[in-house]
Amino acid sequence: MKASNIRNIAIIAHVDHGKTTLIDSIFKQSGMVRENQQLGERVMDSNDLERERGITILAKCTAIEWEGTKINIIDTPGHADFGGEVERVLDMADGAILLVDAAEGPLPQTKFVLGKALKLGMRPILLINKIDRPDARPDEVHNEVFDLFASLDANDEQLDFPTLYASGRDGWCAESLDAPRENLHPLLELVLRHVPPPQVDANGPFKMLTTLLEADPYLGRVLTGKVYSGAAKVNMSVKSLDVTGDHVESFRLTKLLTFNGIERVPANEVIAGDIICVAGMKATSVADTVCSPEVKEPIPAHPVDPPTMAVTITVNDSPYAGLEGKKLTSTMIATRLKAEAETNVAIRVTESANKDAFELAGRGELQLGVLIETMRREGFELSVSRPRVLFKEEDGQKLEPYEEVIVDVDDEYTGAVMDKLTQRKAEMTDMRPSGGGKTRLTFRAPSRGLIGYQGQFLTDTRGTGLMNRLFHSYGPYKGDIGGRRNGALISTDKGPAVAYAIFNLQDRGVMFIEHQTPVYQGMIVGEHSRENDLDINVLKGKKLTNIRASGSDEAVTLVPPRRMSLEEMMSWINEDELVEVTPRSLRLRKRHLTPQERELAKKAEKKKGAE
Ligand SMILES: Nc1nc2c(ncn2[C@@H]2O[C@H](COP(=O)(O)OP(=O)(O)OP(=O)(O)O)[C@@H](O)[C@H]2O)c(=O)[nH]1
Ligand SMILES: [Mg+2]
Repeated sequence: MKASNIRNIAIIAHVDHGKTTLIDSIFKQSGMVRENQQLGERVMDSNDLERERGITILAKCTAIEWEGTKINIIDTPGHADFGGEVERVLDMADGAILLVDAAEGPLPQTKFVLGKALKLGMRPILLINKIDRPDARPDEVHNEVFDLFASLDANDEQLDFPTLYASGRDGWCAESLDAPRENLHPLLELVLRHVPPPQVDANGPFKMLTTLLEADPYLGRVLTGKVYSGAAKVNMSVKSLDVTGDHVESFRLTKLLTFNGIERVPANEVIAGDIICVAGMKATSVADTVCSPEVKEPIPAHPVDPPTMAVTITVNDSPYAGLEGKKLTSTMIATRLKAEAETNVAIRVTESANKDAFELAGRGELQLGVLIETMRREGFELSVSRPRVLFKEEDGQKLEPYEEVIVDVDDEYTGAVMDKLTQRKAEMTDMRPSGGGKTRLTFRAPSRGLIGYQGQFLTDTRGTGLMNRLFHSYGPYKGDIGGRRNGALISTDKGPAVAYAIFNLQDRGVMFIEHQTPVYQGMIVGEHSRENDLDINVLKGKKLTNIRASGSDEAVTLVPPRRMSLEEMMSWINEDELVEVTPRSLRLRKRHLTPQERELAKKAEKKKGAE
């Protein structure tokens, strides 16, 4: 095989526009799946959290063969929190397929990933996807994408992008809307014609830029990346250089792998232009160059955007600590977080002076939430603070992160959304009808003001609104932002909650617990309908003097409790509150559990403010 017989493409898009599903169909049609092999849905989304949440979290590679050419395909995550990953993996690709939902049109992440691809000089292929949707509006979407290319300063060659119309799920694409809808061959043929083969030096010394890192149970550290020059054989001696050119380590390539369909296969030799995996190193990480010993200069790698948001993680010290988890100590938490920071370049971990608290910084609530959720499944117990944005100081000016927010709502709710976002110091930059009685509003908003807004947004739009957010830039600090949620309902006692007590208290607000939920003093059991916190006793049942009373006790009708995801909980809490994360439970609590401690803390806070 030669580099001219290889194509490396990344599939990029906004979240949910159908990247992973398209790859399923490509698999089926490229002969990579054996006749009798059962192919599930979204095969590339292989980890548990990806399958449960229905989103791609980690970029992954796969390869197919088409008319004698090997096409390496990189599936990328569409959610904005994982944008750093997309930016890096584009280094492996020589071309990109930009997917845009035929109904939704370009959304914030479309703009972000397209901007990155154009900057790298790629000439993306546009695939207007989900044409089967009854609300598809392909012609309009095509125009919107053209405008987007233009606004991102695409050059003439890039503006002249080829377009395909497709339903990835149904497995077809076509060059025009009235062409026959048969299969995905037009896409594969276009990739061969339009995407250049990797521009590499086949005869130079071996050089590979590492892009993805994973820990394999058998192979140890495995790095995936593109070979930029030369070839390598198993057992060859190599070294690695970091971005600045410093020597990281010298080692032997104990294993080489290439991609083949859903699988990775061992190879004796790898060549320039291919995307491969190597093993054998101990310290080499993402963005390092693995190369022959004589190489002096590393391959330039793209710096990843710095974190904009952080939470503080501490040990779980609630009365229920240790009941579910096995990994409780700050030493264990520290080891795990540091290991994560090593493989996950978008995350940064810092330890407090006395080593009992950790700042976990990343790109957004979802990215932080995914790590916390993963740790919880590994048996950890943790306390998590409210996320806060990371400020920057430039020329003596305080700066904070801003996001672009695109909201699609039924016309009747535009007023409510504009009111609330303005209160949170957002500025509207665009407003236009988006068809079917809906309006698309675009804002620029300080990230700080958006924390915890999702719940409000869903309430204000009766659950029908769609909101998309993307980091925009750092800008001047916007001053105080109000918009505090209502107070908390706090349990005064420890034990299982009683239906009868909840029943009597449910007009005080929205409950988060139900009959028999174990609670403790200082645990938050609901949201008060007023602004202040309220201590309530959810254990005080009717005296259970006889069986009948107990039976009727359970028969009282309760309003169903509000259930929140980890990320929702994280942004619901205030500074003086925590999310208690254990393997089987998620609880909300006051940082200080007794009213006396809370009073003292409040006084101390006031005193600090007055000084
Ligand atoms: N109607 C329709 N739905 C589709 C099509 N392709 C995918 N979907 C649906 O869109 C949703 C998202 O599909 P995915 O393939 O996970 O999208 P993705 O772009 O990989 O999403 P992320 O990786 O999270 O960014 C799923 O519910 C799919 O069933 C299509 O061609 N038509
Ligand atoms: Mg996906």
